[in-house]
This record gives sequence, C-alpha cells and structure tokens, in this order.
Amino acid sequence: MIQLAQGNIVEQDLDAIVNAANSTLLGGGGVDGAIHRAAGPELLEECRTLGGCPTGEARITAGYRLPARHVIHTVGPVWYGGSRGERDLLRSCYIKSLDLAAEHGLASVAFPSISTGAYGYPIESASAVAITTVKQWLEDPRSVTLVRLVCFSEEDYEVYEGLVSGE
Ligand code: AR6
Repeated sequence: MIQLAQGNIVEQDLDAIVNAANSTLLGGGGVDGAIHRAAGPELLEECRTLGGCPTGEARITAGYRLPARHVIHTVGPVWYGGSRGERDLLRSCYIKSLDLAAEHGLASVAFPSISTGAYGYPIESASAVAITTVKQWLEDPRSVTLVRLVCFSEEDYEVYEGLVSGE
C-alpha cells in the first residue's frame, strides 16, 4: 500500500528511508544533510566505500543512529526543462530503490520527494511520477508492502494528496 505523510523523513521508523543524494554520495544539503546529521558520521564512512552512484540508480547502507534500519541513497535528475530524460531518470530512482529494498527482503520504505528541492524538478510533475511509478511497482508482489511518501511541506503534501484522492 501507499501512504502519504508530512514531516521529517529522519523520524520515520520503517525498514528503510530513501535519501535524495548526489552522485558523490558524500552528503549535501536538504534531505541528504538531515539524514547524515541524524544518522551520525558512520553513515558517511560507509558511503565513502561505495564509490558514488550514477543518476537514476540507488545504493543501500545501514541506518546507524536513525530509527530506520537502512538508508537507500538514490540520485535524482537535475531539472533542465524536461527534455533531458528527467522523467525516465526520476522514475528509475523509485524503481531501483524499491528493487534494492526487495533484494534485501525489506517490507517498508519511506521516500522524500526526490529532485524537487535543490534539483528543481516541478513538484506537480514529480509527484505524479512518484505515485504512478510506486503504484505500478507494487502491483507485482515482492517483500515491500508499505511505501510511505513523506512530504516536507504542507504545500507539497497537498499536491500529493490531490493526486492520490483524484484517482
Ligand atoms: N524530510 C523530508 N523531506 C525533506 C527533508 C526532510 N528532513 N528536507 C528536505 N526535504 P532536496 P533534491 C524535501 O533539495 O532536489 C542535496 O544537497 C525538500 O523539501 O533535499 O533531490 C543533495 O546532496 C524537497 O521536497 O533534494 C543533492 O546535491 C525534497 O526533500 C541535492 O540536494 C528534495 O529536496 C539533491 O536535490
């Protein structure tokens, strides 16, 4: 099932939370900064061993001091206006993150709104990609049964809610 929530993703007590990282996987601002601060320095140490991650792909680490057992780091596309494959890359972030969770036998995963902060992807189209991609992925039963989409702001939550209730 898909759930919507509003708040800080670092507080989510699920099997994994997803990080909207950059391709170095060495930390940054936004949700990435919040996750690294809450997880503690061991997270960065493990990330250093991974050698980065291309846009549209995902990598998994432990969650350290977070309530979540794992962090799945994915790298969303920078928005250039929509003509540089942004939609397919964003879709791939959700699919690859969920595939990785399933490979590790995880049951519950929380996502932030990938690419819609520093990377500039418009929230209206990014939320539609997030919801349709996750719904499609869940149609084929695997270990993941709960996906929670966590919006940081009230405004973003309303956009997501409008899409979910409008279907
Ligand atoms: N919990 C949930 N959502 C959050 C949180 C939080 N604690 N903090 C921010 N958001 P962004 P991006 C929301 O910029 O656009 C980093 O520097 C935020 O409101 O975190 O994918 C990385 O290192 C927005 O809706 O990620 C990369 O360099 C969403 O999370 C770059 O930013 C994504 O905003 C990635 O940019």
